[in-house]
Amino acid sequence: MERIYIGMGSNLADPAEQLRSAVEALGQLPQTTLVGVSAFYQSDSLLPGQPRYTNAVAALDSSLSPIQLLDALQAIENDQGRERLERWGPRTLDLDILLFGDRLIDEPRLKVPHYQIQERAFVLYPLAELAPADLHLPDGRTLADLLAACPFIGLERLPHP
Ligand code: ROI
Repeated sequence: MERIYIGMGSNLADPAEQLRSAVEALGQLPQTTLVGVSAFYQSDSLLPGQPRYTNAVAALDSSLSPIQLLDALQAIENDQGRERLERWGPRTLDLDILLFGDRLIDEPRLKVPHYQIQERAFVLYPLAELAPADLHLPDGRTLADLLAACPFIGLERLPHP
């Protein structure tokens, strides 16, 4: 079993409902236990001209391999109507493997840790609700280090449903 953190995002077709459905699907993955889910946060898109995003983070314990998990996450995205029209385009659901135990993965389909964790407040603050502050990335940086360098700007923490 390894502890895995999943970043979730949506900016189409009732984003909060998309995230709730995704959480339910994550809870049904084989060889996997859903350990926790952060609050939901709204923020403007990093790219102009898209609707606002709702983001959250989920923690899993799983004995799936990274690629098995990636396949399962992409199946959930597809089930929820994800269309890959353009890179960085608006989407009904995005599920990213942020951290997978303390593994460093550099494969064509999968890079872990997710390469923009450190600069994205909408990833770091929900992650901090679930992970200990002394959580280490494989390069030794702690979550506390990353948070200290990433101000809580433009994020709106939504009340729990
Ligand atoms: N912006 C926000 N706020 N949240 C996201 O999940 C997100 N995802 C993206 C881009 C378009 C870069 N912007 C985002 O892929």
